[in-house]
Amino acid sequence: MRPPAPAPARPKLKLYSFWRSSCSQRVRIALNLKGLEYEYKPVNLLANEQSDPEFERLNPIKYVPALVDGDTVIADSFAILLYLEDMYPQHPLLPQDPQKRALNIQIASIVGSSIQPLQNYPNFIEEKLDSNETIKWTQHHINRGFTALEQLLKGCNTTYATGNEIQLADVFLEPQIYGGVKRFGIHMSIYPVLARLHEAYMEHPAFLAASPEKQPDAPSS
Ligand SMILES: N[C@@H](CCC(=O)N[C@@H](CS)C(=O)NCC(=O)O)C(=O)O
Repeated sequence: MRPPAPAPARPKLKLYSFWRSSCSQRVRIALNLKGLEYEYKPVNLLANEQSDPEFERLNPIKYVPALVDGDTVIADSFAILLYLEDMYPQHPLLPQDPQKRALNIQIASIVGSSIQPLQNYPNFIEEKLDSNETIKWTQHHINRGFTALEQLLKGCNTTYATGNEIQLADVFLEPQIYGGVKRFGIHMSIYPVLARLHEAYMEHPAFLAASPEKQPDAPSS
């Protein structure tokens, strides 16, 4: 009897990403944690490439990231992360325990819905304000979110936010902390738990490889 034919190889994943995008960074971390190779497809937000018709077909709202997996196209980092979780269960990001699972989703949602969308101005508003006003707005929303996150994680004595394994909360936290510190001048000394987690992430290869400066489209200096 003939041995069964091997399953056809899946085409490599493609990630449409911008080096500095924290939403793209979340997905890069998860892909690295799950050991999934992917082709990096840069979308230069500074050149408005998210409005190119080719990209708009992938994500009609014209934001990065977008993921292509064979015939499947998924946009929005949260949706992509849940898809990866279902399709590639290695290194699970969502715990089974209902309380821990809810805490992971709450932290992800604070970052994804109550900080990140409020930290950037659309260009047409930015043009009307001076840079002092825009940075104050951004810092206000990041600090408000970080204060809540610090409170939620009060007493956390595990290596990562919700345990000694990296989970969904960590995947959302690190890009937000990284951007807060590097781009928006947030002082982490008032957030000791978040500051400690940031240090732990910065020692982990999956996080290091996903960091903005390591991406092929990052400026060279
Ligand atoms: N909810 C979306 C938000 C995506 C998003 O805001 N992406 C930003 C970069 S982090 C973007 O593409 N901005 C381009 C623009 O504002 O035109 C997600 O989590 O993927």
